[in-house]
Amino acid sequence: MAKKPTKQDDLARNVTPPGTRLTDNLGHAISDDQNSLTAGPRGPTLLEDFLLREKIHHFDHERIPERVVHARGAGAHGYFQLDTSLAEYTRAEVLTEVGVQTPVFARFSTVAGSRGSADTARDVRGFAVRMYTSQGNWDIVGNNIPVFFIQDAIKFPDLIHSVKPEPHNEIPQAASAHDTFYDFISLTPEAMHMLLWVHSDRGIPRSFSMMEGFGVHTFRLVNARGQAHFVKFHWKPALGAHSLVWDEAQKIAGKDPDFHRRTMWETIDQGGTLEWSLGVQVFTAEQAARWDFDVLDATKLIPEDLVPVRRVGRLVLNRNPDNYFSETEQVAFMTTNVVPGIDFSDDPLLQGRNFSYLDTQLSRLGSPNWPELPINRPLVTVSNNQRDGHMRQTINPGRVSYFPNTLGGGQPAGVPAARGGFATFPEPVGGVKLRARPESFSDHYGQARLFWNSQAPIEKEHIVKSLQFELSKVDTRAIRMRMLDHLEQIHPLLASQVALALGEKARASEHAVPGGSADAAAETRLLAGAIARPTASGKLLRATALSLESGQPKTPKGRRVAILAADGVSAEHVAAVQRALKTAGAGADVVGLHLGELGGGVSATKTLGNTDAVLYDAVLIPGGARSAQALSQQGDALAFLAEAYKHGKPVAALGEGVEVLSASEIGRAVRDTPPAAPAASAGDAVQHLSEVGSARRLTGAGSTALAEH
Ligand code: HDE
Repeated sequence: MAKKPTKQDDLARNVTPPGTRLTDNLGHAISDDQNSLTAGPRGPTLLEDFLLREKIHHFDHERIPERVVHARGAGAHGYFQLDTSLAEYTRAEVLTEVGVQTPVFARFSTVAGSRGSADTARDVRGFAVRMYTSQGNWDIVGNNIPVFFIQDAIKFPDLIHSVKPEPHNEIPQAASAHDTFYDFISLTPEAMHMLLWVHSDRGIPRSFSMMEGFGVHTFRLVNARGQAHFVKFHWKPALGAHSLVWDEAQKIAGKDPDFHRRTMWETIDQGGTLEWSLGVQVFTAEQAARWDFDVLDATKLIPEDLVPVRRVGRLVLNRNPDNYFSETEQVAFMTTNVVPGIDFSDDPLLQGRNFSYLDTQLSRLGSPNWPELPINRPLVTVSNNQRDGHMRQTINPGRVSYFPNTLGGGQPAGVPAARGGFATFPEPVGGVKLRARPESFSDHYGQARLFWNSQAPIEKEHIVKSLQFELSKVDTRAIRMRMLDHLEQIHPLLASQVALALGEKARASEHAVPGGSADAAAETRLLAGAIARPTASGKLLRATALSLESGQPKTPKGRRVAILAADGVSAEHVAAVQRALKTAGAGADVVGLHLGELGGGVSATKTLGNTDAVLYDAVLIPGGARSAQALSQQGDALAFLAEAYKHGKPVAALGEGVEVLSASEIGRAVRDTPPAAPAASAGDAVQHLSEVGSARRLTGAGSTALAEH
């Protein structure tokens, strides 16, 4: 069988390795591009200096407009491999040819921030996957949250104008905590469901590889017999979905604004991969008609309890781009990139997106010939009568650029659906023209309540604190009050908790538990009572898979551990810990008081001055009397530990390392609990890492991870 073309081979056609001979852009050998051509050494620069002009001209035009949304992102190459054929539902080869590896380029992004903003802002994450299939490009341009803020694309410019920095002073960057956003949101009840997701731990993922991905809209699968089913697409991360805590996310934004892209880059650079399963929820129009929400409404999800997610294939990212601009920046995802066997639904948000993604490429990439860019061109041959335009790359021979023709042998001719051509699913439609929202889109609180009810207590606490944070930054009291009214509709307990920080009384404030999260008894009362109206939720009060606390794989894999060390550290401990971490798939940095040799062959790769506890998932202190003593007397080392502890991270010690813990705030915090004891082995200490959950506490109260024994 002929080898399938890979995208890597295709991109290689455009990769130019650096030459040894300096030339201008048209290949003329150049003797000097460091000195302008001047009249005398101190004289004026001559207009004749074509080299100066070429170099500056190119530089002057190096920037293109950033994406109007999702400007900040990072991408990687890989493949998708199908395990289970969906031939019963679709004729798309990518979903029916089991075992075939389809080349992929994926890009992850934040939405609101500009290109230079920080990775860990609280925001939705874009999760865009392009598959270079044997039938052309298929893009799933999704997010890490399964629902959207609005139901109709016509509201998108308003939504984005409200969340972007305010137009008079361009403040705040990459943040929704400001008046214009909540002014709009508080007048847009349909946004409440998504708002809760963004304020949950999903809004601050730990890494790209620890996020779920969702196609969001209902799409259609059409099989070889022309029969259609509805489908929702999911990406389930092999490492499970996990998050940061808010205080940590804010600090990382300063300590390492590239935190997420760096983690992905380094994982792949060191030979690792990022992996997800492709999941599908396939259902019929008849099933959909029975639910109390509309599957065409993108503010609603289909609970997995109603339609389980079937895992059918694997996405693996394993190659970093060669050039950020040419690949990650120039990639042009489009919801309209579908292949025969995959089709759209009438979701009005999706219909609007189908216009926007084509349209936006013209202002970003500047020419209708952007599909010829290496990262955008498909692996199949492009053949049509479209011609010319700015920056045309293809040379089309011959004199025929029209159809029908006889001079070109009647080519290229349409391909009937039966022979693999794309044909839109012939759904019967009708009705009067109008601008109106269907009645079936009208419940805006049912699924928000379902989401709230499905969260674990610690997750509820995080949602409350996040809303407290953002709403307390809204200056206009009337907007804050409108928001409390909406939260009240979702759940009185939520409203009353948020109200506490705003100095307000929500209507149900008698349920408030000062400083705490959901009180269990009040919670049960409220759930059982009339307040918990399960509308638009498939009649469910709680749904599985909405909480990150249950059912997510927990593993040390993909985590990063700081090994705190100073001169004289036990080389044996460090080696054992590094071995154990490597076996577990976790990364480690030896963080010293200085870089380089610490004795016994141990080398520090980071220092207390150039890194920070927020950049690690756990801290381990090996033995070695001299090292332990030096660290115990170092304010920075003790602060490092206190910070990790505050963020609820596992902290473990071996041998004399425990003295450092005792000297730190952790020692004081746990003085009355069982005394600190060193971990029995490096393996034990590493085992502790799997305790890293997604919903860590801010206060340290949940972190009992002093030392394993
Ligand atoms: Fe987008 N969105 N969007 N969006 N979106 C863009 O296209 C738009 C929506 C998403 O890594 C833009 O090429 C409209 C939902 C991702 O390059 C633009 C509406 C979802 C990315 C655009 C939506 C997304 C974009 C800007 C409402 C999740 C980044 C640059 C109808 C299902 C892709 C570009 C990448 C980017 C429009 C809503 C995901 C302007 C009009 C819902 C992941 O075309």
